[in-house]
Amino acid sequence: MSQQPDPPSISPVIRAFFDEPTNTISYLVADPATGEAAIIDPVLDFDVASGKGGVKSARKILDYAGQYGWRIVIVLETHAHADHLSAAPYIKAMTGAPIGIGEHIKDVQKIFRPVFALNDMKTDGSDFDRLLRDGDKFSIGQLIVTVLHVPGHTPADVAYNIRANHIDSGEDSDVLFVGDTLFMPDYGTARTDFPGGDARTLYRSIRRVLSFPDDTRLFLCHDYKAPGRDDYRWETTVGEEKRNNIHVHEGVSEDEFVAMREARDATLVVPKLLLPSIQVNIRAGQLPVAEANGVSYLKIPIQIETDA
Ligand SMILES: N[C@@H](CCC(=O)N[C@@H](CS)C(=O)NCC(=O)O)C(=O)O
Ligand SMILES: [Fe+2]
Repeated sequence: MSQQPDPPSISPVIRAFFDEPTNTISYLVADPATGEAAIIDPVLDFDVASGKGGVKSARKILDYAGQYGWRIVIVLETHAHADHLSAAPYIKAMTGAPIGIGEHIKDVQKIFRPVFALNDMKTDGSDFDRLLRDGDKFSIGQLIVTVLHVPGHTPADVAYNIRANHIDSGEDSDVLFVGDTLFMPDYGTARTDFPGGDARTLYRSIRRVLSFPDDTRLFLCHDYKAPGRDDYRWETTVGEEKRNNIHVHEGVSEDEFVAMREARDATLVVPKLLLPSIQVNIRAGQLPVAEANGVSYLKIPIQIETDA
């Protein structure tokens, strides 16, 4: 009897890159069949105290892709991050890949335009190349990506779903890049106190994520190590979150979640890079236009209370 060749398996290759200064995980997702790949949530290195930054972290992802001959066909943001600057423009400049984000980025632009007096900024999302709607599908080689709108942390959060089709076993299992919705079960969920954030909305988005099959692999955008845990983790499953997530395990009601989330949010400090991140990320990671001296400057809105 002749030996059958291995049947094909349309399954993404996923490589995570952890940025310790911002606790962010960026991902490289490749289709081994065609060599096409996406980069999700790339981080620009940035030291706010000196205003100095760099592209070492982004370069590492590109170098890795280069080693395997993967071609970056799209850069994806899960949301306008409030804790790190995006390296998407650098990836785009180096590869030509368009930058995609959830279409509700327009709402985020409308919220922050007056906050930073960004009078030249358009609020139609046109700084980005692809505005993704809930249910949109696009491909990375033979991988089909489906967009899910999962607001709550911000109005524009999206998750990216890839169905891995193991033709050999006949089993399907999904992969979901969930952005800032769920964190590891022992850490919980994302904060909802940024402008446009909402705990009730986040609960509903999370329930939608948790309606995927239990074996769905979830890839997170951040890990902060939960108390008592000494290593960073960023991959879990729907089943594990449903059983063990300290904020939203099965049985936690919407009202219970909202009360817990709002109480916790009231204790959180402003992220170190909030002001620089927002100004840059809502414009697809572009720095402000340089002044006549060739230097680009970011703004700090000043509020001094005088009635103390
Ligand atoms: N200490 C961090 C805080 C970052 C932060 O606030 N992260 C957001 C995601 S952008 C979050 O949801 N944190 C959840 C939490 O800390 O409970 C920083 O300064 O960057
Ligand atoms: Fe975030």
